[in-house]
Amino acid sequence: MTTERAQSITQNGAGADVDAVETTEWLEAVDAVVEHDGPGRARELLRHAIERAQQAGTGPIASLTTPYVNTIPAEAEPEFPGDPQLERRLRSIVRWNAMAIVVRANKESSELGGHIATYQSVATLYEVGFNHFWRAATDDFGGDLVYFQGHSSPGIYARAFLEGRLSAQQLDGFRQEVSRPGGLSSYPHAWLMPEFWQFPTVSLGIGPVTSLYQARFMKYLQARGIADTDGRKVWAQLGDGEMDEPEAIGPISVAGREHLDNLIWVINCNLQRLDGPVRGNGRIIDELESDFRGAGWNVIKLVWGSRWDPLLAQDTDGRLVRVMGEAVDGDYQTYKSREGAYVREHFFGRDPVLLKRVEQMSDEEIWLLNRGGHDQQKVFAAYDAAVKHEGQPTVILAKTIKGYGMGRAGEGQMITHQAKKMTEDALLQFRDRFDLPLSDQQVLAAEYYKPPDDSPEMRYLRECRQRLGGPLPVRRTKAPKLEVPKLEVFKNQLEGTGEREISTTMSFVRVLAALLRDKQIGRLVVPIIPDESRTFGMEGLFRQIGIYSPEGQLYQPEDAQQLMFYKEDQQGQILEEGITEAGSMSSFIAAGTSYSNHAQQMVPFYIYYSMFGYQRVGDLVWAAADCRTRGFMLGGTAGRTTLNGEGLQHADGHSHVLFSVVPSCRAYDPAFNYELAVIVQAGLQQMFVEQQDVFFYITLMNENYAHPPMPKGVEEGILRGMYQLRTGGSSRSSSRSRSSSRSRSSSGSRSPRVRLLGSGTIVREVLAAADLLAEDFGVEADVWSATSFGELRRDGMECERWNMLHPTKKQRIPYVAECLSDGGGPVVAATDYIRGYADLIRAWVPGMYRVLGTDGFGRSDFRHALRGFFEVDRRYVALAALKALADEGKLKPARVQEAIKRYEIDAEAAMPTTV
Ligand SMILES: Cc1ncc(C[n+]2csc(CCOP(=O)(O)OP(=O)(O)O)c2C)c(N)n1
Ligand SMILES: [Mg+2]
Repeated sequence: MTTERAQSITQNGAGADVDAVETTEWLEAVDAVVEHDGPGRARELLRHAIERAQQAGTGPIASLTTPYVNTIPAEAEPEFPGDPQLERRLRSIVRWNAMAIVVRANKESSELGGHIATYQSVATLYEVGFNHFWRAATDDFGGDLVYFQGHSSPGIYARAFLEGRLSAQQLDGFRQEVSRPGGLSSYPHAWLMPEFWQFPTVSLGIGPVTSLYQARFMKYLQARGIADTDGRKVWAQLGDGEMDEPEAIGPISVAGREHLDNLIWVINCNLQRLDGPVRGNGRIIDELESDFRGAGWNVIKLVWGSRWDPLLAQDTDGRLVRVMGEAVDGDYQTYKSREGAYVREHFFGRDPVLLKRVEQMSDEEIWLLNRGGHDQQKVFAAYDAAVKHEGQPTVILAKTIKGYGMGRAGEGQMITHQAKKMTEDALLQFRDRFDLPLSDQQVLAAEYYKPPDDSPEMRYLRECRQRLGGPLPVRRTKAPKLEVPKLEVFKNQLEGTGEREISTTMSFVRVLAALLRDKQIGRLVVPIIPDESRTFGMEGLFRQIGIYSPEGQLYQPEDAQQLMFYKEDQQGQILEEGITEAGSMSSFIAAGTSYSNHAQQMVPFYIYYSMFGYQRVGDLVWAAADCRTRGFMLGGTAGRTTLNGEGLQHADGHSHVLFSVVPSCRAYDPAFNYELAVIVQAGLQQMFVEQQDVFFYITLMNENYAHPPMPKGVEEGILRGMYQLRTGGSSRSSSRSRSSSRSRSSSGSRSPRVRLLGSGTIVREVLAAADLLAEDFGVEADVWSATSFGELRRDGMECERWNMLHPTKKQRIPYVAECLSDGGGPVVAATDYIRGYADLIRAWVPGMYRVLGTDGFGRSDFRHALRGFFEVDRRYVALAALKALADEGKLKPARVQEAIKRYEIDAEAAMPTTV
């Protein structure tokens, strides 16, 4: 046998063989070792031989791919522990109902949409998981976490229907989340179905990266002794097309490096994505195999089903395996969209010897040769090997057929992804193919089918889930609340810095240090930093709380002698992510949803370069919001003119506008330490005591200046979005609360008045502008710190809506209108962000409202130059105020002109957005 096979390989291999006899001898030697000493010994010998050859200068030899067959040979498969017939019947019922959900929703019009083909390709992969592997959370075990392909949701609903968790009415409410009470969300969503869906996966790439970092976070929780996650697995069911996303393939080396053997990815290789083949001209399974193996994963190829076993057993000369490895995915897709005769001619016909070998098989038998992902025995074998594998993450590359069972309605067809209707013929064929006990009439009505409760199928279904701890998916909504520190803990921030000049970033580091020292929540704080600790002056934390590293520290760090050395530690608290914003966001999500997935609230503080936040990973920000993440995101080095030297792609002038669109985000741009402290403390209270599912975005700046002590009574204003810092006409350095300012301004002064709003560092320009206005033009200005235009807007929108709906009731006044109701002249706002940010409140500002902002591309220079360029410095704030007064008729235009001259403003300079 060995000679025959070896000769075939030398004859058929690519390129001419200079010495075929010698090659044959080597191959025979390999065969002999395998036969006598087993494959393990053969691998060892070959490894030595390859090492020797490479040392001798051959260059790299080893290949990362294996032949295009199953990694687990038929003889090594464990026995299937279930009842194969019952499982097939159950699976067929779930298939039917999943299809019926979509078909019924689209009966009247295809407006609602939905996908049939994906679930049909993945049904066996899911059902084997549900019946044998995926463990639910119980009182004494945390359970597995399963990420499903988002657009396979009909299959999950169909199973929940059989389990009695969803009613037929609810299935009929698929994609009608608004008009039908209890309607089912199109895709997994923790806001729309809070007790059901855990992980928002439908935006492709989100499932892969978040599941991977979830597995890592579970190891972190275990290593730090915070939660017992031992033995729990993270399963992610992913698409082969999806693997093209950078968020999917990018992070795989992290899992390999950190030996995440609690992670199992099952990639549904149905060879198709939406438009067409994933790799028509290649083989996606082989490509992924080498990617994953190179990244240190345990790779299980699950290519062929059991019906191929006899043919493979006969394939002693390797001809079949060779042809299998020659056909490309475009071919494989076409085969399954045709018939047995076509497969005979175009697949087996590639080699006349093979054609002969299948001579005895009918076209029907050839057609029934199945793929690995549709064979429950083989799927079981792969899953079993995956859960037992230690020391590496596992990826299962399961070959399936997109639209399996849909026949002419879509099986293997280019259009299958979007097929949402089935013709009557296709429905009848579907019923016959899966032996469903439905009358023609029931089939044509696409009726749901549920066997009687006491039928063997239903008993089996219940028993399987009982054994595995209960139904899945289930989302937990709350965890024990935390005790968070009172505001006084941040005494240093509240007292002001006197003459000392510091930045809000430094202030944040102190806030964080105080929290880390806190007896109650200190150990639950999770600092997440993508390679920017030194930028933010946080390197002191390395030594203090350590950087999480599953391997500890295997080297003597260069700075070991120093107090604040780079300390990696198995129990380290910092997640030092390296340069991956997507990975950092995924850690943020894992930590910020720990309350739900691990019954333990954690307090993430993810600090990063603000420019590399939302605009880099906006979709992950949405995913965080979707799955109700709690925590703090801190945009460091924020502000288009405040980050002065870096310029261009570093200078963030719009993250606040971007975050303002996220429903569960509370975004703040504090100017002073005490504002920051108030916001952080309130965030802790809202998220971890009241357990509101929101997250906070706070911008931090690197400009140093002195911080005043907190004025009395401003906490509420800070949180609602604005409070008064100074009253025009009062002593310049004093800060007053809103109530005291009211009485003053109503006393009536004769000089023109304006109200100036600023946020972040630009508050200081606004204060200086108030001085200029008073000194140079006799104009009195009230100054307000606008900590959050986003929160002001939220309140404004809510009031406006309520008023519209309650026209005869006493009308509510938006907070911003209430603050600015004194009639104290026009309002001017300036921030370090684009005008769109301060514009968020325009609708509710009484009277004239002028906005300055940093629209345009960033650039580098000194701060004063940048603020001049972007026209947000004190001179421009004063100018805008004077112009507004002139427009109101309270000042002559000549006075405005005078200001332009006095402040040396270039009136002919180009608009900063155009240069
Ligand atoms: C980021 C993103 N881009 C595009 C889509 C639209 N989309 C939904 S499913 C799909 C094809 C998915 O193909 P694959 O991952 O192979 O999954 P399959 O349905 O074949 O199992 C596309 C393009 C999306 N959901 N998310
Ligand atoms: Mg696919």
